Amino acid sequence: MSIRQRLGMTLSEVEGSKVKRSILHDTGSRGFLNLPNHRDFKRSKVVVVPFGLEKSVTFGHGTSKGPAAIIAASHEVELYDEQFKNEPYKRYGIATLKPFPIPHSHRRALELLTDLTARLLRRKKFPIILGGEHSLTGGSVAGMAKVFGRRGFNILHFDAHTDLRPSFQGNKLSHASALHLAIPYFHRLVQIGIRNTSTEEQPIIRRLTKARRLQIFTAEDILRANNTAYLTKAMDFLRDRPVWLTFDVDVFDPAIIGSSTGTPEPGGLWWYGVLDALQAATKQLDIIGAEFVELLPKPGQQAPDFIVAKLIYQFLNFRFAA
Ligand SMILES: [Mn+2]
Repeated sequence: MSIRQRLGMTLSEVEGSKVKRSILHDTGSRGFLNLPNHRDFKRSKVVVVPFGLEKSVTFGHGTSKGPAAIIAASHEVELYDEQFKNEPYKRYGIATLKPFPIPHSHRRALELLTDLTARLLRRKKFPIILGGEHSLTGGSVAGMAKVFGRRGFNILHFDAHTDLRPSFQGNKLSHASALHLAIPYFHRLVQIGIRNTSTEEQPIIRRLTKARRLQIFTAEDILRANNTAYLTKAMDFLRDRPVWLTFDVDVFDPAIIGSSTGTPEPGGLWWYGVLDALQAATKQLDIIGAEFVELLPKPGQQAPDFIVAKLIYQFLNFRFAA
């Protein structure tokens, strides 16, 4: 059976009424937030897709275990939201796809994610893709382009790194090329929290900036200015199209994310700064899907896993419950 057929089976299992069991994970394990309706694909607006891609990792290893760690940690997240004074998930519903095999070939793995993302978007679902390494963006945004057309959408990107290298260590599908892979597809790109870029990316950054397709807000600028004024500028830039969110957890300061990411960088963003940005984005933009990548769970260090799980729930509540 081909991967596509197998994926189709996963989706139809989730959607079908005949299959009552083995929809998610193995028997006895549970989906994101451990919700009572985690198998209810039809009535859920949000569909969580575990996609632990790990092909081009260069420094820390283990991001293939990211989705399982996020889902496990999410079971500890309180469903009551302090800001909204209720359990917001009840208003939108979250289903979690059971893990499916990711093709060995990097390119085919990205094609699979393209297909899956496009299918979910066409069904008016809101995909939450759990990485996995950042090169999966090459797959997800191609899925966006299938639905909204090339240059038919914008990208909001949180990251310590610009990730615009044409290739890295000879690999065009590298995690360091995640956003380079997206250039043919997006109309505009905003990068927030940047503090590491390379010489070879500078001509690309200049070209995209000149074409009014790119704006970068560095972590240093954001933190030294100590205000959220940059958000108005960022959101204005992205307002003209539907938006895909790509969130690399290394945007957080290592005091928050520790070594639970492949390439930690000093001088990162803090919890409330990121929440402010996500709240502004969900208020002002038409965000239609998201991915959270580069969590590299470490045994005995639960805080980063929990922080990412809570971040995703907060983001969804901003997006759907506000
Ligand atoms: Mn990064």
